[in-house]
Amino acid sequence: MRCLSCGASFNIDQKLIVCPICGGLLEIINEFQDINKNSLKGRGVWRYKELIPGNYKKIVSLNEGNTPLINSKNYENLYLKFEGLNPTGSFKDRGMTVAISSAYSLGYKIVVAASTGNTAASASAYSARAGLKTLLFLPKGKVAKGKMFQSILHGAVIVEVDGSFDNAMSRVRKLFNEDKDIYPVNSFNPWRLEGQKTIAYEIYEDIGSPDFVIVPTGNAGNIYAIWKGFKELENLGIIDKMPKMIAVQAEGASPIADFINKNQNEMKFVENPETVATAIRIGKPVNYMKAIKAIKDSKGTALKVSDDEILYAQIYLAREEGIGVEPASASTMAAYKKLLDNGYIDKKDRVVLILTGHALKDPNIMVNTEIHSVSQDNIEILINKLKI
Ligand code: AN7
Repeated sequence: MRCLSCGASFNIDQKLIVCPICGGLLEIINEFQDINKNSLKGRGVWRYKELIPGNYKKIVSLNEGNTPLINSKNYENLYLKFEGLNPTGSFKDRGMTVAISSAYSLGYKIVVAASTGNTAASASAYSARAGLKTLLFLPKGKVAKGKMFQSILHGAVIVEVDGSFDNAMSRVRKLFNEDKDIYPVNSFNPWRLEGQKTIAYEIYEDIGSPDFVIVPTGNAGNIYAIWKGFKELENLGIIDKMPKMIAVQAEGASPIADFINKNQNEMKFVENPETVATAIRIGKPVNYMKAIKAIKDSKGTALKVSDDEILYAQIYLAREEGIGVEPASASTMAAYKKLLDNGYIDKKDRVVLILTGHALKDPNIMVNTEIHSVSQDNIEILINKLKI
């Protein structure tokens, strides 16, 4: 394990979450020499258990992963990785199965997370399954209804924090420093990303290595995890070309896109992030150093899209492709269109969009603002219109 801040290295240790010297982000460096193809059994995250380090007394699983890679109807070389079909409706389940299995195996009884909603829902379900307790710090009034419901349903203890997700995250960091009996399952915990990297393995098994992978980016753990998955395949000699990793952020919460595009020396965090894509309403991405590494190493890029572009893309995916995703996930479709328009991506390039969360997670905006029903008196007129 190696610290991205101070460069210190440590023998792999499942108990390590941050650098014991400086508190920086740790990378788990796997030096796989070979993979025994016969070890690839079953489906989902644990199909790849030979590539997931750690000792597990019990695997706490809800059959996460094994999500479909759906070919777009309208764009021949576009593929949609529908992570909304995970057990709690988002990609977080891939990381949570590893993090909660680890927490259980290390003897923890309580896990903690800050969340814009999906990590909370996932942590609550997996720790319920493991018989652990869940403590959540959530930004007050800013978590989408579906996600809030899931966390309550699965029995988490919820603390609502004033301000943004970033304030909630600092509460977790503080608790983590002060109380060693509570296990953090946010993505600064590198073990979680060992589960999320299996997105790359599944894409590879379906279509090989694509030209581009577009990832909605908030805390920036997932883009690094997917890059890491492909990097490990490259190191194993299984692929010979890395996909370019593209981070997409919402205009009101885009520190990484600005850092990349404005050639800043230091990242400027966003104090009051704002966007309809509540999942990625994050101003201080804890994993930004990992995201920059993934983007630079793969020669990718980052961009931002507006809330209007996000909502338009959400409707496109729903009404043309038949795939219902939450706004954060739709940002990838908005990014694809933008990058086709400006020529960064060609129609011939093979591109994968990571559709991170299910539409049912975040219904507020559309239910509240779309004109979605007609009065009973107008039914005949409406039916005549449909028949044209
Ligand atoms: C649907 O749940 O941060 O860049 O607390 O829910 O790895 O943070 C959610 C993030 C993209 C961004 N899409 O992933 C949380 C949380 C959806 C998400 C992201 C999130 P990262």
